[in-house]
Amino acid sequence: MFNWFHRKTKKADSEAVSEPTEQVTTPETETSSQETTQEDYLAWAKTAYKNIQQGQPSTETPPETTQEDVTPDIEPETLEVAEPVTETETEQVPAWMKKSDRLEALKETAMETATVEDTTPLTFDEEFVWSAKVLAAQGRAPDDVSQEEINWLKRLRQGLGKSRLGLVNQLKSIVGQGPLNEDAVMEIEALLLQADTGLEATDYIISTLQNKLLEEALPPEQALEYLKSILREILDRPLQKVVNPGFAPEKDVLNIWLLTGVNGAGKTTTIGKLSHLAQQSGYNCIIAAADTFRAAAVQQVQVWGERTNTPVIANPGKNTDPAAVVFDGISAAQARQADLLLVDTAGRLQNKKNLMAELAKIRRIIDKKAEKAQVESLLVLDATLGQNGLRQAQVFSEAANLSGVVLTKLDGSAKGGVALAVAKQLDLPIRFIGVGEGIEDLRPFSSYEFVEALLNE
Ligand SMILES: Nc1nc2c(ncn2[C@@H]2O[C@H](COP(=O)(O)OP(=O)(O)O)[C@@H](O)[C@H]2O)c(=O)[nH]1
Ligand SMILES: [Mg+2]
Repeated sequence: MFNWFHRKTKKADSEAVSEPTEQVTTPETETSSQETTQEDYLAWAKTAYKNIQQGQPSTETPPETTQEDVTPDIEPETLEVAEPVTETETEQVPAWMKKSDRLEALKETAMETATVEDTTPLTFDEEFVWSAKVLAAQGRAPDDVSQEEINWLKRLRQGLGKSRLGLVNQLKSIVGQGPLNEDAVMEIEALLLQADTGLEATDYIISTLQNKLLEEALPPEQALEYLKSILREILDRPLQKVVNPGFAPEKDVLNIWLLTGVNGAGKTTTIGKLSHLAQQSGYNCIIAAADTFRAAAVQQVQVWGERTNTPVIANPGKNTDPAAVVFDGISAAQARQADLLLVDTAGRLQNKKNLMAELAKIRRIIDKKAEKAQVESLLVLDATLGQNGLRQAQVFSEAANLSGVVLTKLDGSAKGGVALAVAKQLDLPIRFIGVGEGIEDLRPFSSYEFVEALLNE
């Protein structure tokens, strides 16, 4: 079971790529230079691949360096494939849930969709090597890499494909020309703005880059590395003022995460994915369906609950008070000693006053009924809305005391730069990112991995 909330990643050095680990040190690198070469990464990737394939950690296997080994002639039988949820579902559904006929009916549909489980086969391809490189650069050892991480990095990179294509090559050619002249500045500015990076972040990036290039002329590769470090710095800065930089549920206390955001942003989907992530990482999770405004919304949450084996607390009555559902959710969480209560909220944005009143009421209930709980408010933001999404975000940040942002729908959007705008304009850390509709398509945010996925060819 892979724990996504406690990944062993050390922050990669802002400018230099970290050195290869012992297992992959080949005689050539020992004698030649400190620099990590492409071959080192390839050897690292091969070792990681073999280790994952064998399904057990091993440092004994010497990395092969012959090209033949790269060919993806792998037997799929040896792969570790995630077990389908449906097999055990019947026993694990709590008794109170079985009583409802409607839920039984919903389960039927949920079963059909439950095959969305991550069963991506393991293949040694270009994407595997890229993913391995990203992990290696973060100081990871090849015997300590999971297939899940590789799969996620692949999805992240694919998801950011559209944003990346517009940026990289052009940036590289511009950035590599030494001190930026006015034309170059304007070109980079346009590229960043096209990716919805926003004026503030774009200005900051350009002036920082310009200062550096005035100091010293950097070759294209290094200039690009420097640019990446600027982006990481922007993304990480909001974390300086927060107590929970890793954003994992705290142990031995009830964690309550409120998911807010406009309709269609991806709140319910995110709740489903988060419950899966939490269960997988060993947290006992419950969902409160407090978007009581639309009946369909509650059903949608219930389907996700079935899919991820997470109890859903809902009140199917008409005009149910969301705060009352949260109250019931807390009771259930306390009775079951759950670690995490995920609260789906309504996304009506007809006026800020109503929104504030509703969220404030939920907070009051929480404070009263679960005063020791660790409460976090996450704003779910649709990346495809770009700068327009930021304006909505402003309203929510005034209505709710936000702990961070979940950026959804980065896949298929060319507006990946909006992540930088979120950090710079809203001063909020990005906590999770969604790159698809599938159950595995959401993970904790890593600025290093995001920037690599955004700016690597
Ligand atoms: N492509 C893509 N679609 C997403 C993502 N997250 C959510 N969606 C889709 O966005 C739509 C609205 O999501 P939903 O969770 O119902 O939004 P809510 O109204 O905020 O609860 C659904 O069709 C989701 O499948 C994502 O990361 N990528
Ligand atoms: Mg919803």
